Amino acid sequence: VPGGAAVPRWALRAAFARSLSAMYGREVPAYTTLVQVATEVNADVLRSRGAAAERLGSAARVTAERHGAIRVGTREELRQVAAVFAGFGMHPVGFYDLRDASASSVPVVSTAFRPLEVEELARNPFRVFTSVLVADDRRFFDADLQTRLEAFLARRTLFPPRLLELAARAEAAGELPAGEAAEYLRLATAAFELSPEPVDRAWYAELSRVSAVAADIGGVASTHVNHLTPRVLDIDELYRRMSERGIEMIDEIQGPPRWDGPDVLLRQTSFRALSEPRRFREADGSVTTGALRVRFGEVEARGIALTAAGRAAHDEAVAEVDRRLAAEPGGVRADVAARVWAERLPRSEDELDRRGFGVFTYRLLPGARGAADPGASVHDLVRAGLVVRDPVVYEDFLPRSAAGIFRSNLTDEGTKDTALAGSARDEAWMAEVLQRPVTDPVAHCAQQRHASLRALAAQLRLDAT
Ligand code: OOG
Ligand code: NI
Repeated sequence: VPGGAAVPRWALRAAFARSLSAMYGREVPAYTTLVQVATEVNADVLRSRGAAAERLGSAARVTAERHGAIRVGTREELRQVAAVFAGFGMHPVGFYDLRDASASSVPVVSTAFRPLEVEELARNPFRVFTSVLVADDRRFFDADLQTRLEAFLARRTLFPPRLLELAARAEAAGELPAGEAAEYLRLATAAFELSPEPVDRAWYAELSRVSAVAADIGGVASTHVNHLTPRVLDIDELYRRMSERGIEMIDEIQGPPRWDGPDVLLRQTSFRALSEPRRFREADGSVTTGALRVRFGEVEARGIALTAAGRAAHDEAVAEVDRRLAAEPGGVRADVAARVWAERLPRSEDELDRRGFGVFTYRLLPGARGAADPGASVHDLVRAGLVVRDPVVYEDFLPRSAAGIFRSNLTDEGTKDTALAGSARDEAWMAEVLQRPVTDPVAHCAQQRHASLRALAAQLRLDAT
């Protein structure tokens, strides 16, 4: 066949994740160490816990699973990156405003591009947390700096026309012929490589005074992968092993604490940003070699998704941890959090489900239909062993952890005039810029749960509530 067999969207996505991973491993060797340690931990957990270790994802999925993080400067760049990801079957989910998540000063808002459907996630769940600079936010940039920043950004091209053309074709057809697939992968990977172009020292320094993230985005003429994150089945063990190897980790694991109840949402940690050699253009036009400390390695453990009620209970627990730590300075967050969790959150999957906090799907066991009492609740049927309850994995991010990861890897806090008002950004803004709907992650999970209940009810003529 001329051009070879067509490559379907999911295979393009899996290849894209592998290609970015190979590129990032060459650029940031410590990432390779992190993947190695994560792989070892996962193998140990799979050996010691057996099938239970695969409850939140098959060994194959978890081994291949990555998320990337990238940062762009303008609405146009954001719209284009969305088109690049759409060709890989990755769609915008969620809106995160990191300008005011827990007192951080990061002048960006974000979404995550990822597959939506269960089958697509199972084939390859690659996702990219994507942030866009808010150059008109007066708390960070005065009018003069905004003008110069926007002019700088307007002069650069992150995504060549041929890449956008191939992405549009992949999105429309749901596949690409082998030759075009290879070209799409090559151009998409290249768009996220670190550029060897010299960085204008004075311009980068000026932006750094406002925010290191602003300099990383608007101080250079291209974008790059900021980190690539493998998934691990025991993040506490990974943290211990990385520290043992002498790799400097950030102070804590972000997100829910380690405790003896069910794992929910997302726990993340990272090693500190590494000093990488970069070329600089000096005021006199000469080019020198220096270093920048921007890119880091992150790792994550995923838990069960929460309903709106579950998320509210989680957020209240986090607020309670903050209050107790404020009242007892010197307290260790992980210990305080484990106590608060034990007091307030469901200790088992069954309780998580019965309180309506966790997201689950349900399926009737073969041959169970005749035995089921049509008046029974789904919880009764689960307890009677007639219906199997499967947890839905949390596929998204946590704004507070995201801001924490950004901030803990910055050398200084930058400057922010909190007396001024920020510019308005929300999910509707994001959808309008992208010219694509932005999926709400909580509603999306709720739909999944309802669909399984409807199917069950149709089988049993139960009331789908
Ligand atoms: C993104 C930080 C957020 C996460 O995992 O929460 C993130 C960035 O550093 O650009 O990736
Ligand atoms: Ni991340």
